[in-house]
Amino acid sequence: MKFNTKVIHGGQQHDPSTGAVMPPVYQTSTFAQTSPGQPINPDYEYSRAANPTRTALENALASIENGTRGLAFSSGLAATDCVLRSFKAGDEIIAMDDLYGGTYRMFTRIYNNYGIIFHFVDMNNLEKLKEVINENTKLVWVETPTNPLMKLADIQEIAKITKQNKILFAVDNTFATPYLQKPLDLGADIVMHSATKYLGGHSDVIAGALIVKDEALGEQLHFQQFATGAILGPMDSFLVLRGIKTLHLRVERHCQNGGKVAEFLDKHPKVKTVYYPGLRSHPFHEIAKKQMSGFGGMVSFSFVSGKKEDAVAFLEKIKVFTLAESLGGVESLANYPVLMTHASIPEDKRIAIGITDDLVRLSVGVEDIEDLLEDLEQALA
Ligand code: P1T
Repeated sequence: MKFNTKVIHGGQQHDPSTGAVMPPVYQTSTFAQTSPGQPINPDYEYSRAANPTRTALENALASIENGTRGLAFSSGLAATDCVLRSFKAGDEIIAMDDLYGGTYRMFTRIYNNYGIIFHFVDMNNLEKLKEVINENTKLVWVETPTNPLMKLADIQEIAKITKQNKILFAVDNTFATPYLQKPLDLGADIVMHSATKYLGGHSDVIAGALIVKDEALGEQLHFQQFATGAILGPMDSFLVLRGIKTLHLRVERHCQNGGKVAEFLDKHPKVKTVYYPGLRSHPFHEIAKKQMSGFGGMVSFSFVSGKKEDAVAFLEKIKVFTLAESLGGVESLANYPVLMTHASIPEDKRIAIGITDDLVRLSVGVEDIEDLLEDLEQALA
């Protein structure tokens, strides 16, 4: 089955009891048993373990990422948290040096306290990555493209290293989506999503996902989820599943609009740097061409003046774009990482990696491109 068919039919069946084309929202916490330990349907006992609406979503997730098992969580961070629960004090994790601020906060302020050691490295320096690996290294974690600087990591090259060293390799595929990039096919072990973003696609749900190829790993992660409880509810599962059905159409338009916005900003006299993997000037454009089939709808940029005031004035003037956290919905959003999504990264660290006071991040939506460009023009004037 091709991807554009998978988003609609992958892992789906009509509701067995009614023939409903979309799975009903099975808003139930529990399922009847005929005798102790004998539920009417052996797959369903209690909705923390499994719920049919969530199962429909999880099967769709596995299908579109070319995995064997999908798991749906109450948020993207809950999905990341589930992976982290695989490790113990003394274990070491190597993470990309540019991450969503909430992921960084979880690593440094929650799991660090449990004795897990984190190293943040530039994943484009593979020699450095190899140097940091030791016998305690258990996981390599990357976002690609990263939030908010659109850095890329070469998934295939990193997978060679993690396989040689028997280390798990997880990729946060939120920005790319499986429409543009399939980390499991490129050698990663775990794909993570903030399904709040492009998978849901309509800014109406908070959700997370993990997808794996290895069945034993899938079983282990499901056990961790079941034992700790951060599952996605039936209504939210329905919303994400509904979103996935138009993922290919939406991402196609996000890519078109994202590319045009990046080109526009690149030529604007007030703009210094545009961070967009589709620009030939982007330092990781070649990696993007190799492992992505399009460049997405996320664009960040900085100002020639370098001034925070210019970024703030722009963000106060936009009209079609909305100033708000999050991304990946049909509507265009603008974000100021320093005070919003990346406020939890200490100032010295964020400046060192390039999250400067004049950085603005745009999630380019699927509106008419002329309205978007006009809005940017007036806000930059
Ligand atoms: O918000 P949540 O669904 O828990 O997902 C966390 C998360 C994980 N990974 C990436 C790459 C993300 O961008 C996020 C959430 N990001 C935002 C809310 C944001 O505006 O960047």
